[in-house]
Amino acid sequence: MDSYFDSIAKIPYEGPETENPLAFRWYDKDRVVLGKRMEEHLRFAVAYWHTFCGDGGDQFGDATLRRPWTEPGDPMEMADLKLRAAFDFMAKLGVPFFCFHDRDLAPAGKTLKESNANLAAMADKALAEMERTGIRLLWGTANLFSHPRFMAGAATNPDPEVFAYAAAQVRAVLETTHRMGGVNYVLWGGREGYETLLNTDLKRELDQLGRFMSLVVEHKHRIGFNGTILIEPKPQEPTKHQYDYDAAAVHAFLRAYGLENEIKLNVEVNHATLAGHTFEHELAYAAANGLLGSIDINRGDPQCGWDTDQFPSNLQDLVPPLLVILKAGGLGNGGFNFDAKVRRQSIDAVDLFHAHIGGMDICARALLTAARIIEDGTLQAAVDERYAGWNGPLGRDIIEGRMTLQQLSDRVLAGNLDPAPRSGRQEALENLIARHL
Ligand code: XLS
Ligand code: NI
Ligand code: NI
Repeated sequence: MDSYFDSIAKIPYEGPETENPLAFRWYDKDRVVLGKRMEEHLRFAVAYWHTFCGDGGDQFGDATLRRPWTEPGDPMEMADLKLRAAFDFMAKLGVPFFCFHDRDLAPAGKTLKESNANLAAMADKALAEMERTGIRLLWGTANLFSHPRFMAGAATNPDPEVFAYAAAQVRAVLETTHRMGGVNYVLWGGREGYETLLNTDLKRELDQLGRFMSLVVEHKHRIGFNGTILIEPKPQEPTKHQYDYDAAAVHAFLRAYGLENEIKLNVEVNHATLAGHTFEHELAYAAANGLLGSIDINRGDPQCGWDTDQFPSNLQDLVPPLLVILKAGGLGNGGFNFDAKVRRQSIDAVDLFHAHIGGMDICARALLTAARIIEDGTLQAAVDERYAGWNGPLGRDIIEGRMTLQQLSDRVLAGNLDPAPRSGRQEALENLIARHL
């Protein structure tokens, strides 16, 4: 067998009118949007874990997705088979990036030394495939949540030996990411939280997490890794409560430990919604605080209260986030990583293509729509007009700190200020967005 994806050809761009389900309708990578190529705006990445390791198993059911590399066999040979299929898939899809966890790329060994050797060997092979295809690494990350040793946390574990083990693992993956030319490094604290406060010293655990992040940052500088370290907020699941709950909680954490200029955020759609926010809220908060790093693009299900990690498919949901990203000047070194998995009944190889093609197309369409809204200018004009008073003398005196509470009071009383309520025009602006969809 050559590759699991042999029966599928390179995915072409054919435009909105095409009948071909294995073609892009909107994602036209070289099309220039607001002065930049689409590919550079979106910087799509395939998530190695879902796309090549996802088995369709859920809380109630066994694996449904059978791939040649999940058959019984030598783990390193299977990793090899998976790698070759992965790069064939990504090249046919035409994505510029991928992301991985150490344990997706290479199997764990009996000791960390063995695991590291497996990772190093697979990284060499991945580098050869990257060279061959031109596909780059958006970010690497360490899996600090699957193995039972991490059941009570990695950095936040009550046992410092687990902290040390996690540090050793991150060192290996950070160095591997660096060697592979990765442009970011992600830390998702899957078990950095608690199941019950009855057995938890919250303050101590936060201090441990702060220490851990400082060690990672220090090591990044020591080895000369220029990529960005990113924390991926998530409120809960698998823990009852995760310390990196949302963008604001991570911001407070970073400031408490003096890390706000060293670490940014990888914001995930389904994590934002689990936290009771919209995705655009999380992006806007991150952008406002200089923390916008990268995004995990997916969607949740409004009826299921968990991280269903579905592929994005709704234009209306994606336009506001794209507006925030474009207004922030883009994601810089970040990208759109499809942290999304096909449903457990989507068992065929071609389903992986349908999923990614749809996801890339809907993001491209949202980009085009948001660009049109920006070029039209009405939305921004409405916002500028709404805050215009803050550019006048009173607004500037207040915000630039030239007014005390007493002086403000004097001004209101002397001038008989009686500001009139003004419409927020929400429906008009919603109509404006709808017109552009
Ligand atoms: C899980 C997270 C995970 C991170 C990488 O919910 O989204 O997939 O992105 O560890
Ligand atoms: Ni994620
Ligand atoms: Ni997630």
